[in-house]
Amino acid sequence: ARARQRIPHKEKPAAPKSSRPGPTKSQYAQAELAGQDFNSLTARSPAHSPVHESQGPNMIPLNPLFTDYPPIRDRLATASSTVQDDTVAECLPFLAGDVRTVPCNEHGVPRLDRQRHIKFLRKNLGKLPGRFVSLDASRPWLLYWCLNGLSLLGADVSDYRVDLIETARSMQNDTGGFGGGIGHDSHLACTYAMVLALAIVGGEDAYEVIDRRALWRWLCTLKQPDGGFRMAVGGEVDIRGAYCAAVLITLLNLPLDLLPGSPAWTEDGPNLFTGLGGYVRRCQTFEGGISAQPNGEAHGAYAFCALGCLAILGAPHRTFTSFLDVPRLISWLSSRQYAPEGGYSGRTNKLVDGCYSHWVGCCWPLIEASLAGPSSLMFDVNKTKNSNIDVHNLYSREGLIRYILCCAQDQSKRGGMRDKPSKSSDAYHTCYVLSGLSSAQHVTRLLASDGEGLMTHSKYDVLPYTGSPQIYDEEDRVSATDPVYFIPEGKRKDIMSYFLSKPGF
Ligand code: FPP
Ligand code: K
Ligand code: ZN
Repeated sequence: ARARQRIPHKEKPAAPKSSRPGPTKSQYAQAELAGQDFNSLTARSPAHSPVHESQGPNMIPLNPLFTDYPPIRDRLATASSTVQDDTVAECLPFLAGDVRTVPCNEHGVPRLDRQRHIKFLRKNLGKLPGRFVSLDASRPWLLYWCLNGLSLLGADVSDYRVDLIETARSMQNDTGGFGGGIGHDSHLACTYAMVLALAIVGGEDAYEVIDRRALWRWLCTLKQPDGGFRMAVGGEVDIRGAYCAAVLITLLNLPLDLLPGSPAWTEDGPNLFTGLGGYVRRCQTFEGGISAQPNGEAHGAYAFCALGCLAILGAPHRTFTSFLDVPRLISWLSSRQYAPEGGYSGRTNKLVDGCYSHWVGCCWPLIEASLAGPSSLMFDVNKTKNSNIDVHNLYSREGLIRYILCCAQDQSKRGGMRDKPSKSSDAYHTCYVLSGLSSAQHVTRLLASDGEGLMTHSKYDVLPYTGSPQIYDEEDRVSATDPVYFIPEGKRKDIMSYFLSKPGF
């Protein structure tokens, strides 16, 4: 391991050096006013070739796709293009190694500051100051983000078990589900987060906190005639509900039976999963992405919910093709990755943000599994190919990892991960940036999926991706995670087998 020699830290990164390659933000603006062709500003002539101080004798030349201004530019100036330019200008110094408050490897990439991120998450699990009041209705989320982030970083979370059990108990309602705080009404998103948090700490005492019978009855009241789920009694119906309900039902082995009092009940005898695939289908938009509800705007967070839900309803190579226009979805997902930033945006004409490393990035392993179909144990995971498509390289792993390690990491002693360099780190971004990093560092392979119909339980293998270029140090590989439930794979198995061996309530 290389010694970590820290260059004295400055609270604000140094302003980008004027010698930096490519036009500056104001050069773009001046060219615009003068009616010049800015593509000429970005032409990569030898005179213009990027020379970074970080490119010493041991440096591999930096990939200009991720370290320089884009070679082609749309000349139409809008509010969106202006903030996009600002974002590129904000990220480039970090990507090109011009802001070097920490050392970089020979690929111009800083180390994952593992110990500081662990410390940051542990702090977020402690007593929080008053400014956190805005998270008062999201306490289960905070628990999940921190515990999942710690697991991804390989930290032990067993010391949180006892307190988590007490906290979970205090937020559960007799009418089923968990609220966002003590005395709050049950909410599907909070219930999802609390159940995942309990699964992460694991153990019978944690599992047994969950009142499964009441949870099942509550889910029956949320199930809608259109196949979807309300987020809460009297709340909105959206695709988050479809995913959260599917996770809870299968993780906790709840019955699929629908109680006669359910708004979705008819004499045809529908169950909790009836019409759910069709509901997801109706959320796919003309762009190919997925919206919260039918006829909404496609957003990465909802693509994630859609694919997660369908992957639970059946094996992805069957359910994705049954319910979605997969080529159009792939086209939309691909458009989420930007250059030079390397990270993803959540929707068309919006900005890169670290959290989409998860919401968009974690769609890819399931897309890969759906394209490759089930594979045999004999497969070389790093070479899995289906016809002439390399299903494991549908996006740039390098670009995403560069964004995460260069831009989304708080490189001060605060630690944690963030949306972009101008934003502060928080537990939400730390969890989801690390989850996206995990997806870029691993390959997911669909193993057996028993049976032909829906509701087949799929098995996956998540293995280290070792294709080149590997721009990060091997010690900076984070843990693999379950590609559907997003808790450590072993923890997912433990809770599922516990409740599978426990029929009834
Ligand atoms: C836009 O925010 C964000 C959304 C429309 C959806 C957010 C939903 C989630 C992150 C999680 C859903 C999943 C579950 C499992 C509950 P914005 O306008 O601030 O950001 P943008 O400019 O990047 O779109
Ligand atoms: K955002
Ligand atoms: Zn974000």
